[in-house]
Amino acid sequence: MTDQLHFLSLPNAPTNEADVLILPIPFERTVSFKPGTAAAPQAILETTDQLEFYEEDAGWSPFKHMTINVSEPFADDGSLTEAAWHTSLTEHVSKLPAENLFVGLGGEHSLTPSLVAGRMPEPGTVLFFDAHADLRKSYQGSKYSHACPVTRLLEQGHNIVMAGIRSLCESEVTRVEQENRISLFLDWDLRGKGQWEAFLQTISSLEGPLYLSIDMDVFNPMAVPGVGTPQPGGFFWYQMIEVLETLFSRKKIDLRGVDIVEMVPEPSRVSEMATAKLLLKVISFWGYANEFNLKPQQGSQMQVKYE
Ligand SMILES: [Mn+2]
Repeated sequence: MTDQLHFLSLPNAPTNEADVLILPIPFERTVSFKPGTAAAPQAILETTDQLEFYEEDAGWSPFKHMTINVSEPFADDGSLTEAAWHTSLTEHVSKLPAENLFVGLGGEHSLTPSLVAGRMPEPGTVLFFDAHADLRKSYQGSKYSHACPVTRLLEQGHNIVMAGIRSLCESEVTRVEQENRISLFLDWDLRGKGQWEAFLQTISSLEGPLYLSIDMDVFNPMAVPGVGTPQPGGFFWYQMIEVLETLFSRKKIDLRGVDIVEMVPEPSRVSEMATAKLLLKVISFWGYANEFNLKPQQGSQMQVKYE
């Protein structure tokens, strides 16, 4: 048994009643460069203690109106094969309530297809932020490698919109060119204002079931130094906020789930803080889009003393 984790030190609502459901997934088997992402879920959640309840951009306190549950981590004790572990993760998340906001906190990026399979069984769109294309068919002997999730998502029948990409091999480029279900926004191209506007236009025209996957290495390493496979270039904070603002400005997006993956805790704790705050922003934007701000103040924050 692991000690119960919390978000913003709020009490955990029952799983079946919570508006927001966070699943820590300390999974790390195929990391190829800088290890440590298995420690990320706990480090991120502990860092949320340092965040304010008040959301300064949107001007509300999300948890006055919303309840949250951080569930028991979905751990990996090494007893299952890779394939069996991924299958059990899919089974686990497919049984969770469907109408709330689900956030999987990784852990390595290989867990994304298993979450998507459980949350979005029909064909939809995966909005995929990453420095790397993650489009290899297999890597270092494993088709479940963190270098391969986009291949698995295509096999599940989804469209992929990927952005921030600045590291890919030639065969991945060929696959993008041959696959009309992938919209690729290279980080290099997004530097142009016209290209950035075109990207935001794509975000605001997304329709149908949607899943959001954020690999923290999409950020510039100056903003988030703690990732498994850092790359120069990348997003800064307000670019990501602008993307989220655009995504959630259309009230009724059919968001099936979110994951935030590949962060590696580091001594400055800047990366933990950026990830914790990103998680709060996603929750706030989703809550506001779903008009929780108009609902009675019966959220998790009402059960605690604060300030
Ligand atoms: Mn990735």
